[in-house]
Amino acid sequence: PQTIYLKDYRPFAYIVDDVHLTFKLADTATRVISRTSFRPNTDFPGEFFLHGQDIKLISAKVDGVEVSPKVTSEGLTCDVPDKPFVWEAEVEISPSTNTALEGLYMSGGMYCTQCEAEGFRKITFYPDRPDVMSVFTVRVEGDYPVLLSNGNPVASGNGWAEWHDPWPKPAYLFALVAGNLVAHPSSFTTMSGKDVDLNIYVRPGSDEDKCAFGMEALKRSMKWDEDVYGREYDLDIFNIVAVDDFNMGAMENKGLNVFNSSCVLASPETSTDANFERIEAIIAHEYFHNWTGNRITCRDWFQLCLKEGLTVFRDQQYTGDQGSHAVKRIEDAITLRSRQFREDGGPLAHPVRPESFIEINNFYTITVYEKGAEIIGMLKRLVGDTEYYNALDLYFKRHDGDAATIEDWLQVFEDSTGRDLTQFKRWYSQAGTPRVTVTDDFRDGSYTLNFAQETPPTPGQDEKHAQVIPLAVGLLSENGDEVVPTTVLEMTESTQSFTFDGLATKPVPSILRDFSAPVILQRQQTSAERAFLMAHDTDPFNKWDAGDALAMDVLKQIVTKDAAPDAAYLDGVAAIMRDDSLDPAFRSLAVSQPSESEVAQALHDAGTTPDPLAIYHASEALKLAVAQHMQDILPLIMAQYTVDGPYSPDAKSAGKRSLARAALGMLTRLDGGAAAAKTFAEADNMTMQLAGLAGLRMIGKGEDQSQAFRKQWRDDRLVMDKWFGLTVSLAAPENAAQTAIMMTQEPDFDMKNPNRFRAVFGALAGNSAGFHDASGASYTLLGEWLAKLDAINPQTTARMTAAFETWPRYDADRQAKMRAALETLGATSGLSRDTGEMVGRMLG
Ligand code: HT7
Ligand code: ZN
Repeated sequence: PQTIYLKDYRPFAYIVDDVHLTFKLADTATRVISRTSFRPNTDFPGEFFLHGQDIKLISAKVDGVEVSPKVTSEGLTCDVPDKPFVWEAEVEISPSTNTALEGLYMSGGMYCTQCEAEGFRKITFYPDRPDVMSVFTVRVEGDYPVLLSNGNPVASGNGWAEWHDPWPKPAYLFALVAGNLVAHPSSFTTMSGKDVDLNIYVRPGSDEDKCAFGMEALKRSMKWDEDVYGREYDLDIFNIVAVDDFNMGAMENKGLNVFNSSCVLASPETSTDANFERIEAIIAHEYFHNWTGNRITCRDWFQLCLKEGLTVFRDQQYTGDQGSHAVKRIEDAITLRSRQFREDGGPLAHPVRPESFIEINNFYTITVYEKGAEIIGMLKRLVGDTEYYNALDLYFKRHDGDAATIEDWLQVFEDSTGRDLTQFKRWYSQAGTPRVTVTDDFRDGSYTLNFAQETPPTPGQDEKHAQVIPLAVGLLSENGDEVVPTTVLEMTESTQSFTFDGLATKPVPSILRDFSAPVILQRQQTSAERAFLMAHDTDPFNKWDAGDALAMDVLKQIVTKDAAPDAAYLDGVAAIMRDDSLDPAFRSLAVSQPSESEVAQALHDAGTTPDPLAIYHASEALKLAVAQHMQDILPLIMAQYTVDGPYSPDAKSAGKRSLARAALGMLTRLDGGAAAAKTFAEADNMTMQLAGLAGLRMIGKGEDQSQAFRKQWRDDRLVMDKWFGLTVSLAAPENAAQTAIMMTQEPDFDMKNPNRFRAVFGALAGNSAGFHDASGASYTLLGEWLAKLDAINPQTTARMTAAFETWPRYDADRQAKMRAALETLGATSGLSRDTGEMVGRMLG
């Protein structure tokens, strides 16, 4: 397969002014008729090449004259005049046999599309690249009550509808949906007084009553983008469609967002607090793309972080505004540290802006998205809020309608703030997580912090250079008063010191407040110092982080020395648990522990080979010790934070339930499951019902409740995904593979449905001790199922191979078994380019 390089970028040799598409829908033989106006791009002359894949060319014309283009498996070339001309083509495609879920496909009887990144080429011959932007007019013909495409509706009749999108767009934002659907309608009046029709479309049956939350979330997002970024919606209509078979979460097609049903449909009985929070964030994310992604798009796929990093940053800001910024920051840091740092430290590490790829779908990663968002956050912290929003105004003004680059983005900040961002740009090109080591020194009232930064080598990048690291620091006195408020130190050198003068006594530093940079902070600290910050830090992130670091120390001690849990940690968490003045959501995060995978990573970083089973037992032992240490208050907390009255998913109520669930989890380790069984039996919402069931399964009980749950929810596919996932993720380590096998034998296991496949095998990969069971059974099982799935859905297969990315961490036996599973997968005949690239990168 061919590797594509950023350095080889060249604009397309033709400019597209408009495109007219007619779809004559039929399950196995849909006809797509296109009429496209091209003119030569005189600055960049070249051949006339149109992408096209898995499509049958029926006929083609240039300026009305039949032509015979040269067609290959990648597209076609054709002789065309050296002046503006009209290209016409008729092609045939088969949506009902399209199991890859890219291009036009069918899901539950409806037609839908997924074109990002390169799916449009499976619909018709076209320059399928983001820098080719054009005005689309679409006619859909089919015997369905709902026929949708991008933009505004123009006309419709029995069995047909026409849509026109006035905003030039790249093909990846094209969408079409047709089916027997019902709308949940509403409307929004924009800041300039324009009325916009809003709809969420679902299949008739049980989903109509799951749209209300998504609709309100959409309106909140629209208002927020006006209030905070001054961005107004720009069409007469905004449609969302829920689809069951979908490779990712959702897609921001212009005016016609398509969502994985799990990311838009919600009801108190069927969705957890976490589902509601995620749905709110994804609806916001896709809506925010209308400006950061659609109005300003990417020049090429190497610039993916331009839209994704910025849009994730915007959705994080939004979520913080809906609830608590501190809690959101902690949640984002947990995600980044547990998943992005893992990617950055393993064989799949790549820069936020990669320089080459074989299959772009493999680069929709946590690095591009979340580390990309961290870069925006650092930029904002360095320039300050006012300068940030000024720069964003300039970005929207200067680049509206453009297919832009990271260079364009940084130029806007340079022009608007006068800063030189040359060194800062390394965040986009240098892979790996910087380690920042810190020592301190106090003399004659002056306190000095000495920092050193170092980034370990990553694949293809042996040498690393110093990055700009904003270090938010505060200083506390020994009785916990803040003597120096949060100050942002700008580290630019490999080693650098910063001095604070005029201090009476040696302060206690609070470093990397609010997780001001995506780095690993390495600092020798006693448990007493960590416990002090846990009790007194005024920065909520660092208060949480001190406890997290202490828990990590304790877990490492248990694993490596079989030590008893440190009393400083137990007292610290108990104090937080008891402190009613703190936000319940914060308290529940503060009493949770680092994941087993994070402990494995930390041991590996410290030069110890992690034993997943020992980590599992250590984690269980610490959870039990914590529960025992605060057993007196657990029933009280459960009672105090059980939310009465009708369920509401708002952040405050969810925070209370989160604390009650944390207490329930602990109590379950002490009472044999009595409280969990009661919670399960009495729950009137999915959050608590699932908490009760999870508690029971965690202690090896709850078989009856599990069967009752399954019976109750057998007709609800999204709840059944939870059941599949929970069953595998809470299976005992030695039974995990067998449990996953049993799940695949369930009548409603359907490997063609990515949600169901992920529910089972994502849960297996997430059951750390079970996945890494010494027998290697889980490795083999996952490898075998990925080989089967690859023939059906390469994109989802390739993403899931990342379960093996941690192989270099483990002992020789596990390494050999993981590599063997990867090698077998890699040797599968007819393996996709997607999976082939991932396996190749992991095996090195
Ligand atoms: N921009 C989208 C990314 C995407 C995608 C979505 C659904 C299916 C396949 C996909 N490939 C890429 C989603 C987003 O980031 O908002
Ligand atoms: Zn996105």
